[in-house]
Amino acid sequence: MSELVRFSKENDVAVITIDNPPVNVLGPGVPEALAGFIEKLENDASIRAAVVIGAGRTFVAGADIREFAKYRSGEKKRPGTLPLLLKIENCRKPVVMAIHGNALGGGLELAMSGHYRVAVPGAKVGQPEVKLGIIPGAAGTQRLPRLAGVAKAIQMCVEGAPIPAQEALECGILDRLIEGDLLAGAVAFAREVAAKPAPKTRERIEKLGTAESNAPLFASARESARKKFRGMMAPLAAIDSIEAATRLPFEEGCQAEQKLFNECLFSDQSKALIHVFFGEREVAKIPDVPADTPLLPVNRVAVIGAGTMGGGIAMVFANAGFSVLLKETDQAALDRGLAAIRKNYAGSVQRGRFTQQFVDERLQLIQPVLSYDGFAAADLIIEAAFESMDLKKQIFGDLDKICKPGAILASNTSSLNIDEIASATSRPQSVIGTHFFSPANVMRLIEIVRGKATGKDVIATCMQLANKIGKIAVLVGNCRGFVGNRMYHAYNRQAMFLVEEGAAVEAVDNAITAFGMAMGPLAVGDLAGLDVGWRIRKESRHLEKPGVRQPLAADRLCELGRFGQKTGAGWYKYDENRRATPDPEVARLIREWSAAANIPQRSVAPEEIVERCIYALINEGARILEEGFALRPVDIDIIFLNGYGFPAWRGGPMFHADLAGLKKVYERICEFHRLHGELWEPAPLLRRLAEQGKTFADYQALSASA
Ligand code: T1G
Repeated sequence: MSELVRFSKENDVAVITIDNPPVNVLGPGVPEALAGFIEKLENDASIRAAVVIGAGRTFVAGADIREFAKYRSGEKKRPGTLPLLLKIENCRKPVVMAIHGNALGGGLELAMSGHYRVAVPGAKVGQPEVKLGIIPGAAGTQRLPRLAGVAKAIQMCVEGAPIPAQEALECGILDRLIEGDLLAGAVAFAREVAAKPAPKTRERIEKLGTAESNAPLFASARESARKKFRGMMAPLAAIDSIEAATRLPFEEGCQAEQKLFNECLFSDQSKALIHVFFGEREVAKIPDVPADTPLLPVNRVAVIGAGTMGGGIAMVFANAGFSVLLKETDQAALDRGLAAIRKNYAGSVQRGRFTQQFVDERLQLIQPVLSYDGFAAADLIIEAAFESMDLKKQIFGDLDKICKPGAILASNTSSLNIDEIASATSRPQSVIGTHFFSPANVMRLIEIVRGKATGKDVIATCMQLANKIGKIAVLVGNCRGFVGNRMYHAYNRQAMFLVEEGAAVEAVDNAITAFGMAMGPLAVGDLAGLDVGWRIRKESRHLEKPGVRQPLAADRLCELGRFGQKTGAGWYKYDENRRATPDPEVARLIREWSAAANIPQRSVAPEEIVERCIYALINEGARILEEGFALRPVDIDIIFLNGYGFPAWRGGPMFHADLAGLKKVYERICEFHRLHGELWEPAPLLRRLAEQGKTFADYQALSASA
């Protein structure tokens, strides 16, 4: 096994290389080896200074997140990184940290314990711990304000976003940018400073400000963190820890940080966010599609339909640098589509997300067309036409005749049968679903829908392409509504039933947003248009089991033309700025409709609202897993975090179920089944796991080892 840390000498400068692929985490053995080499260089009179550098593509990406579960379970004691960092900081010979790639979390904390930091211009530094539900745990909240000042430290530790090297240089984290060879530059820099006293970061207090100058900083930081990271504890803990740095001596500040770190580390929020971190990487792994499956070339993309979805999809590919044909059936529709694209881009420029130059270049990449001219050269064609099976089959029949062999024929359908669409072609192996979420240029999720005949190369190509266009792809099976919408349908139906049973519209939405969802289900319905669900219910009425309860009030609202925001009224009424207010008229009407349907009225507690909606998700998710339309519970979680605004700090519906305890969830669902009939039939998998005292995580581990 190659050494995790190597020691070498460039004449009078020691070079310590951390080599723990793939991202040089401070895993077991790394801190110990580092400490040993610091002692070695201190005792070697021929050495005047030292450089610490990462092997491979990056400096140090932080502590080994895989170890955290062991710290929580008591299986392992968290290594004392703090003493190592003090050993480096107390070294009498200057230690220069040489950064390329990323210095994140413990990686930046390691770098800040050095006396100097140099980096290549493309490097990034950050404290992303809040994204894992924790805070820096090795004096990051104590050294960062000393180097970069309080405001920058708050920004970096609360947002968790890394900053580029130039910005890090300007705010005082870095001492120099190295053009060309990093090691050579760092060794030369080390020689420059060898004779100088080695500055200890912990002693640099000039940027810590005063209680008076910091008070407004911390107050506004707390206020914005409570809004932006609603419900999360780590951002606020990070602020508390940085405030401790401004008020306490270094050692006491570190103790305050350790206390806050441990509170976060043992929180359910951190367990959930670490589940998400690894889950976002797990979903890319398809058991029967090997990682080395050959990919198909995708350079030229064509999109059919310039409506909301088609236009958004065209933007996504243009933003990633692809040339995109955008086809409509007539000039007016094409003009409308392009106008919407230009409006979206103008908004991004106004918000500072894109520069005008970037937008102008992107618009050049989008080529509006009224025919299939150019489609023969396309590698990927995404159909985003109206949700009509007949229309889609006609389009795919045309594509089959026009497109070159090996071209990927994808549909953005949100619920229609991919196999039936593929049956309109002679090449079902090339047909796949790429279900983007609206607005496509904003939402991160793509459900990749696998048809019976879809080729593994087509699947692998689409999964990998998602990353290239800044999305996260989850492979799903071809059932009605696929995974996300099928589960969302069960969740939304309960929200509508609760209103019919006596819960106020705003009470349902408030309970669900208090749980952490970005928007309440009824407000979402008004946003998407209640007529969408109404049409689907009318078209699929024949598929529903007779006698099963159907939404009543939603259909009545649509019959009154109350489709939601687009008609100025739906569940809520809307002013000219589309601001929603509860509508007493709707409350009266719902009472009337419910009375006529003999639906008993009662007051409904927020806890029941949350359980009825969220447990409906979980029950449907368990069915989907058992039927094989989702690969793993974590796939369902990643879908709901990235497509439906489920709070990441709860880990997703299936992780949330594990935290709540499947026995409790199952028993509650049995009660709902008794009270509300067969829609609440417990999923067999959920029943089995609950009876065995197991979790969805156990089920995932078992399935992986099968
Ligand atoms: N621990 C364990 N594994 C990690 C890891 C980490 N910190 N970072 C990455 N990996 C794995 C990852 O799961 C994947 O594994 C492989 O490395 C490649 O990663 C003490 C307590 C650095 C920007 O939060 O942001 O330090 O899937 O696919 O796209 O105060 O990895 O191949 O099996 O993401 O090039 C703080 C997390 C930790 C950084 C590279 N640090 N990592 O992105 O590769 S807490 C972080 C990243 C901490 C201190 C506290 C990214 C990356 P596999 P990848 P990438």
